Amino acid sequence: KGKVVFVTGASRGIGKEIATFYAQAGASVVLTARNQATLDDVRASILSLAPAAEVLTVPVDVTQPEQVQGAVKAAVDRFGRLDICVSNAGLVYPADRPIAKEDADRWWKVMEVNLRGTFNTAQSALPHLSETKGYFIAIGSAAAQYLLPNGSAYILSKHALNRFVEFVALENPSVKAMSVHPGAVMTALGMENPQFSHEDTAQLSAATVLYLTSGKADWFSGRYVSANWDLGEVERDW
Ligand code: NJP
Repeated sequence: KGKVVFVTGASRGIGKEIATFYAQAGASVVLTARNQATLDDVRASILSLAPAAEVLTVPVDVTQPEQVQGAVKAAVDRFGRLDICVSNAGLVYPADRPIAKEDADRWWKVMEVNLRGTFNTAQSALPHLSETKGYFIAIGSAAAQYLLPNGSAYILSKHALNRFVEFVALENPSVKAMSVHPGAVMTALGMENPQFSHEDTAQLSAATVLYLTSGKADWFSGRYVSANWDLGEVERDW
């Protein structure tokens, strides 16, 4: 309650649920993704569930550092602080290809969004999170732990993201940094990928993120945790 939460990739899927959960829990939320009209829709959806919520929308492409920086500044200008940053924006192609047949630009685009996007988000948010002794949460993937055929770009990006979060924790002792690993989630991204079996809901990931930033789970700093916990409704009341 009363926290300021910045979410990337908040236009749909897991990011939208995360923003909605926080708003329902009494936080002020900053929604970012690339399209203003979509963000406006998400804002309206959040306000229908949590009419008193403070919701700021800022169009951002996470691969563009100045855009991320501008959004973080807008958040701090509006709310005066930043307590929780969730780097959630992510990209996977429905049909990945073997490295030998891959288009290089397409391969690096996944790294750009998933890894560089998280770098850009961390770099802009960390000074503010240090001030508030806040949380930096990156949405990784359970896939980081596997070797799946034709999955090199996505898996490597999420593998690197885990180590990136360890560095964030190492270099910023006052910030609680964690990587959260959803399983196969029923979102646009999840449903497009034939390798996923689509068992989990975006709400499950959102509940996990909310729990991790509730003050009850600080011991995970620098580590990754699975989002496959059955936390239920109870944890939405922090
Ligand atoms: O994906 P989806 P999820 N700049 O496609 C945004 C991870 N994960 O919710 O700009 C800024 O519904 C995009 O916004 P827009 C996954 O790797 C998932 O499933 O409007 N934003 C949208 O809001 C990812 O890190 C599964 O297109 C950009 C959001 O990202 C996170 O969960 C399993 C952007 C994507 O929404 C959320 O994925 C797993 C950019 N350049 C991990 N590019 C799963 N679904 O099964 C994209 O283990 N976005």
